[in-house]
Amino acid sequence: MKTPEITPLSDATKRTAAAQYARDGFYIAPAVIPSELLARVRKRIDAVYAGEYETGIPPCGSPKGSSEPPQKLVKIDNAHRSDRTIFELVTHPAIGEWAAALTGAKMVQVFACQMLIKPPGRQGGVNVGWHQDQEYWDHALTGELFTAWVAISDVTAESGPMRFVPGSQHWGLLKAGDFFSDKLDEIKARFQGKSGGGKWEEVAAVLPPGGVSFHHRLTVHGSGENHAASPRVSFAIHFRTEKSALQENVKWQDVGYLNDFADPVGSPVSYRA
Ligand SMILES: O=C(O)CCC(=O)C(=O)O
Repeated sequence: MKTPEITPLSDATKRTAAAQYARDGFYIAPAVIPSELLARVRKRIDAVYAGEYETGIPPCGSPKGSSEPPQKLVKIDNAHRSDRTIFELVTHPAIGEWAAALTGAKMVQVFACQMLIKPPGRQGGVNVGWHQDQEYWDHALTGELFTAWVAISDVTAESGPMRFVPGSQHWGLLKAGDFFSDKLDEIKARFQGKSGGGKWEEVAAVLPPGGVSFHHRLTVHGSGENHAASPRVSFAIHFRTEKSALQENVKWQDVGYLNDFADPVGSPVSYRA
């Protein structure tokens, strides 16, 4: 696979973006993924959802393939190992370039990814409860970790976009969240109770297809129902930098969503200075 050419970001853009990311704990970047790649990825998402794994490597947890439209949030982990087009998206150098610009990292490496399909509907099971990602990584990983969330469909205000609480990355790890819960108000009250008076505001990450948002491992985020006519489709790509490591006495083999950091397919490096 030939590495796509990208236009480097200017120093001024990098400085402004990094300051905003440090202040808010998230950053909404312009659309960087070409529509031609998005169109190919869209087809491969359907294939992986249907249980077709091009490389022969199943995603984590090997979800059973389905030909029925999803009724609840679909979350398929590490599909970049299963499909070469999805790998191409997850390792796109424009995402790595933005990730390095925001964090100042010398090296940015994928350690996991989630393919997310949020069907339209008001029934339960389509929200993502407020949480901090570190709640789910703390047993395994320490140091600088963050997420790039890539819109494959048009993510409008109606389609249940991700919402961030600006500045919440400064609250510390509160262990108040629940990705898998629909009870957004209950979880919000839990965070507010533990945040020591932290201000609760919400910013929706409305993104065009190919748009990317980035968020810090401690930034509180979640998302509500999809009231649009079609599914909200995205990838959450989880990154580590040279300032992160496995927790002491943890082996990657013991953690379901981790790959060997030396494995270029499971843990591809998206940026190196
Ligand atoms: O897709 C969503 O609404 C939430 C995704 C998420 O929690 C994440 O990217 O860390």
